[in-house]
Amino acid sequence: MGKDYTALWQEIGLNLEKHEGLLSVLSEAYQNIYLSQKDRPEGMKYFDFVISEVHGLRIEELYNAKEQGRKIIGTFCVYVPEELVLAVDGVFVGLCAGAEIGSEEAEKYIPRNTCALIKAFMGFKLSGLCPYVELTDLIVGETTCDGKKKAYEMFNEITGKMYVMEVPSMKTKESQRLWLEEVKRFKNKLEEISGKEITLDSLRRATQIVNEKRKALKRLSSLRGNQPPPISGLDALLVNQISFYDDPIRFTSKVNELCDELESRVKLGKGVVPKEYPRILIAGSPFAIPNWKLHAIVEGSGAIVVGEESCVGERNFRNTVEDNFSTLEMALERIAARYLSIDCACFTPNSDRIDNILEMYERLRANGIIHYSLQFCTPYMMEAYKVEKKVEAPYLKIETDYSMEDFGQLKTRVEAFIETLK
Ligand code: BJ8
Repeated sequence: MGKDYTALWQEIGLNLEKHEGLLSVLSEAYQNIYLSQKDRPEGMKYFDFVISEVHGLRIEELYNAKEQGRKIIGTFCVYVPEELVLAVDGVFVGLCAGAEIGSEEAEKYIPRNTCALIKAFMGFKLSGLCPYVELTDLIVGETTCDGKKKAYEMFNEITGKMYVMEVPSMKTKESQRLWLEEVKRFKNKLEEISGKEITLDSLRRATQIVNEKRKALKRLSSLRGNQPPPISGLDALLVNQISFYDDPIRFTSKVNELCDELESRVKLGKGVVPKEYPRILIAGSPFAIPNWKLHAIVEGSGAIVVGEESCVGERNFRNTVEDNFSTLEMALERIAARYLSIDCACFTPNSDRIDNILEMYERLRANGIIHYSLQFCTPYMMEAYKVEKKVEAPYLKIETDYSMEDFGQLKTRVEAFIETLK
């Protein structure tokens, strides 16, 4: 990072010493995993820049937005409607964390055998390492998995900023009604804290912005279906991770620029790896930033990741909101319907997910599926068995966390799997 942000970090209450340590570990990891890749698209330079400034310039932007009276809304799940946040001119940021930090601190509040994602967001906050959490005006949780539900109670004791949306567990008519009411309750909450009313026009504009972002991510995803793929799985994952932090309009334009470049590569038959490299679809738990472990292992073992059936991936942008609404009520119904169509393993039954995995497998011309569950993530660990039975494809099921302890063991398993695909 060029500019010195120490005063800003101090003002928002970060632990400067630990934070310095975090930034240097991150920058080394980024250098080794990302910048060492060969033949990256020019368009990735923007995303490299965003990462280098993820605790710098972006935090300054959020700080300035707050000074201007805009509200910063933090979230942990793709069920939280971004459109409503933008409709009150709020800033929407993802707060999930993907590094093993502050586990000891977190374990004072939650059990040891909790999934790494939950431990990490608790750990980052308790260690004074997350500028995003510090800047939020409201942190929105949801009743998805049991771990999150209960952790949010503790997180509210720590931050005093939690608001929880009740996500149903089924998709019946009754659940649809409940969810629509929850979307409306969230709208009211946002209006209350921002002092701004959501109108048909503000919601229409917000829906357009979010739809355009999702379309750009979808465009990137479909380009990965080319043989050979014009972009690495690591780079595509990074773009998806950044989609939860960056300004949505700027982000969309940069993703589209990247896609223009990738289309030219495709026309020239230029790929990032040789044509014969096995193509892997990863399915399962989310990859919060900076969790790059599995992608680094796969792509360091002579294969390429062509898609993520994950919330940091396809589940976040598969569907857009139907925007031909003419009343506010209709708009809220469309938004509720779009979000309830997401196929998280927290739902029962969740058969759409199998169909979606199969569709991605075909479209992206994958040769094998790696099902990835974070340890103690019961919903995805359970569904891993079901997916294995239903998909007729080479399949590897793994459970891991954010630590590097199992790196060697995972690499051996992944290499053996890739060998079978050659
Ligand atoms: S829609 S996947 S973002 S809930 S990894 S905390 S499920 S034990 S993050 Fe998720 Fe929303 Fe679903 Fe997506 Fe629990 Fe599993 Fe941990 Fe998880």
